Amino acid sequence: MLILNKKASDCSESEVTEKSVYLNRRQFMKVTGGIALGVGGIGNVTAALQEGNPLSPSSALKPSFGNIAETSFGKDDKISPYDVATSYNNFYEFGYGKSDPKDRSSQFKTTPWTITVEGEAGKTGIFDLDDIIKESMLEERIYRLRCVEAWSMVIPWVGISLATVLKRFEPTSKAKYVYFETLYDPKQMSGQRGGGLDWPYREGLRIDEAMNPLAFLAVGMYGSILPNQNGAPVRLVLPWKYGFKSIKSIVKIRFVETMPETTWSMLAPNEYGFYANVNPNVDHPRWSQGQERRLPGGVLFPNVIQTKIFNGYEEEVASLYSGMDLKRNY
Ligand SMILES: Nc1nc2c(c(=O)[nH]1)N[C@H]1C(S)=C(S)[C@@H](COP(=O)(O)O)O[C@H]1N2
Ligand SMILES: [Mo]
Repeated sequence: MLILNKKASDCSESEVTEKSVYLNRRQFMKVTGGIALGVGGIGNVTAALQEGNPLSPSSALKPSFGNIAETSFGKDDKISPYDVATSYNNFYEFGYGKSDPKDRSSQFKTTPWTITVEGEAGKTGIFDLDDIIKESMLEERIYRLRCVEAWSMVIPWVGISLATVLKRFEPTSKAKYVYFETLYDPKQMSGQRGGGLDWPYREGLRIDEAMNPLAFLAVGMYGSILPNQNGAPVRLVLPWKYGFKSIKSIVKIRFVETMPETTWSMLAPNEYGFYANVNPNVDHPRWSQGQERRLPGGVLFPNVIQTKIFNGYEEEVASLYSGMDLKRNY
């Protein structure tokens, strides 16, 4: 994966958002009937409300976002600042630089959005995202995100368990794996007009991994709809795996019998495996996976922490891999 030199200005300690600030903001959203807010957005929204202006479509929140079910995930983790999670991104469809996705995705059109479901399942076809994910089902999960590049964040996602969604398509007994694809639209996604990756971005899971209760399909974060740079309008979140498995802006789900090809393992199979479980004991050929920089952290305070097996979700997922050699199946 491309490792770019990190500027000291990328993240600074002063950007840290305390959990209480975020939770207060969530409270505020409930009071105002569920209006989308980014950190620092309160002033703008308040002004808009006072003037009686309609909010722009991009910030209009679906009403039920004010009633997200809370879960116990991530209670002990300090949530990363909204500004860091939305400006330090990997989304190569919009460029390889960490700030490119934010800078280049503002015009990306995410409504209407359909997902094509194919393969070994009883119910296949083209479905509206709104029909797949009902607003009343949304819950919040605070998950650690560990990138294979050895940095990490803690993000409060809003969405629904992947298993709940997949089961509705009634996968058959031949569905041993599930494959996902990102939108291919070079007109909108400037990164796809160049080389680098073999577009569209592809990912996959073994069906039991996909059905594990930790696997999550997110449509929001920090209480609001997903910003485009974070994979709007719908993306995977697989917190025990390296971040590249958490494919963004999904347009296709295919149930298949054999292990599907996936973008990064096609590009560099000796560096990125199909499983890509977070594992401090299996180094990347070019760098250690024993530690990670928990963002934000600058030059003076790199905020390096030890990486945990399965990113600390061993209890939830280790049984999926019992008897497997994790050094070979990296
Ligand atoms: N379609 C697509 N999905 C993607 C990527 C990408 O380049 N394209 N990057 C992956 C990587 S490497 C990481 S670390 C996460 C980053 O998610 P975030 O930007 O929301 O933190 O998205 C993953 N999903
Ligand atoms: Mo990543």
